Amino acid sequence: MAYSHIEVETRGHIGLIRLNRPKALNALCAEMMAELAAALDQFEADDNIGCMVLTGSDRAFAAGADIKEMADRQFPDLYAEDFLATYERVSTCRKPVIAAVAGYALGGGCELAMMCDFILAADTAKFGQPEITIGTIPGIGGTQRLTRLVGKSKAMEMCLTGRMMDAEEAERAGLVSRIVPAAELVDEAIKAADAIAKMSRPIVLMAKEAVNSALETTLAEGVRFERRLFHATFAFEDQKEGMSAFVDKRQPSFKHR
Ligand code: DAK
Repeated sequence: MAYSHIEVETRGHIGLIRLNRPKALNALCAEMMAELAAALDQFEADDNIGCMVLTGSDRAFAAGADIKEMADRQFPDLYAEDFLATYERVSTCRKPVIAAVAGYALGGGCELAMMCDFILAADTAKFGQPEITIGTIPGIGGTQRLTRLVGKSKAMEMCLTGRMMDAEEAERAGLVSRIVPAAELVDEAIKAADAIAKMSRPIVLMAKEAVNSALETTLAEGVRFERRLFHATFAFEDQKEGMSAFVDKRQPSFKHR
């Protein structure tokens, strides 16, 4: 499939998507987000793919929703079409998606990164929710996900002042899993994705679902849900293979069944 605003490639069992609107610092326009959703749909449906990586350019992961595209939009239309609802596609992926962020991840760009399962940051990364400076507020989960990830105080400061966080602060705050040199960002993300893609695919989905439930439920419910999924892993050949391989001191050969 030909795309105008993203580049899509397959590396082994990994689907790599690169946001590619350099003149607008990868601002998220409607067409780009429709393309992103289509690429994710394609990788989700492909049994060969075990993990996705979403990245941007050295200068920007994405500098926000496209301000020029939305500046003159009117409330009745935004409300009627539930504007931005389709931008959430990443958050509904069942397979893992890693955000590899270099440069600016602002507004919708920061929100897009937070929809991914974890964020690897280049040492050049800058995160922020500057919507307040242009007379609006985050609209794709920024106030919710940022607060859950970094706590109320930091999230509130960022959303109320528009202050950006650099990579080191983002790592200290728990927004990113780790920082890597910018030149190695995509390779490191691919390495992590490759490690995930080597695991049993259905068990990976279960692990992801269990971690995500921590943000949606009480501790008691979450632990109960985790235990049920843990029991369910024993219905898979891959659990037998994984444990046999450990006992036999060999590498497991997962069949994703
Ligand atoms: N949208 C459109 N174009 C953008 C853009 C954006 N978000 N960010 C940058 N660009 C464009 C610039 O206009 C410029 O284009 P030309 O003038 O060359 O044509 C080009 O990218 C390069 O940008 P700069 O010349 O500004 O580059 P600098 O290095 O000087 O500055 C910057 C980089 C990232 C600091 C700066 O570009 C910047 O401040 N960008 C805007 C960042 C921002 O405010 N992002 C948040 C966007 S709002 C909703 C609720 C909320 C939202 C939507 C809906 N509802 C409830 C419905 C809002 C969401 C957002 O994400």
